[in-house]
Amino acid sequence: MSEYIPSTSKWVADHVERYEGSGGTEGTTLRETGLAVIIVTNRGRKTGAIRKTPLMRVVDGENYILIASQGGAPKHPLWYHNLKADPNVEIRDKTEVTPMRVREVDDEAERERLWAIAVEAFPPYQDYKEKTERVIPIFVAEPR
Ligand code: F42
Repeated sequence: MSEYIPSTSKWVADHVERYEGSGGTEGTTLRETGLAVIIVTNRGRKTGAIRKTPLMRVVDGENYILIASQGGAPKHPLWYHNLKADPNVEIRDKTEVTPMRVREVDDEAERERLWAIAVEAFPPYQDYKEKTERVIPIFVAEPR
């Protein structure tokens, strides 16, 4: 069984600790925004370690939409590469943990549809898009 290695970003590691440590009853929103957050457990592409990545909760039916925004930074977050290497993840949505499989969305029309849902759920995504040349990846996570 591989070990869990926390994010090198302390606020993120602390968020995961609070969310997971409470069994999904605390830390389920993004600070005072009140906007819902999920935790995506993924496999480290290089270390094989367990990684836990909080993301905004964006749903499309029974699927989740994962936005690799990284605040509009010029480079993809590292978890993007983990998901490309191993699409099998677990998603914790509060107290529920569900095995899911992710796929990156390449179709332009599907991207547009899902992007609109994501911005509706978390408006800052639009600001991030406008501040970078990078095309922000969109994943759909479907129940396995
Ligand atoms: N990030 C988003 O992109 N979108 C969101 O909607 C979002 C919401 C959110 C809500 C709450 C919260 O607390 C954080 C939120 N974040 C969101 C931030 C997100 O959780 C990640 O922290 C952020 O996207 C950066 O992800 P990262 O995977 O780049 O993490 C870095 C900081 C990290 O942990 N780096 C590790 C390190 O040691 O440098 C390595 C991480 C890793 O996965 N390494 C792989 C391995 O093998 O273990 C190798 C990866 C490779 O290929 O190099």
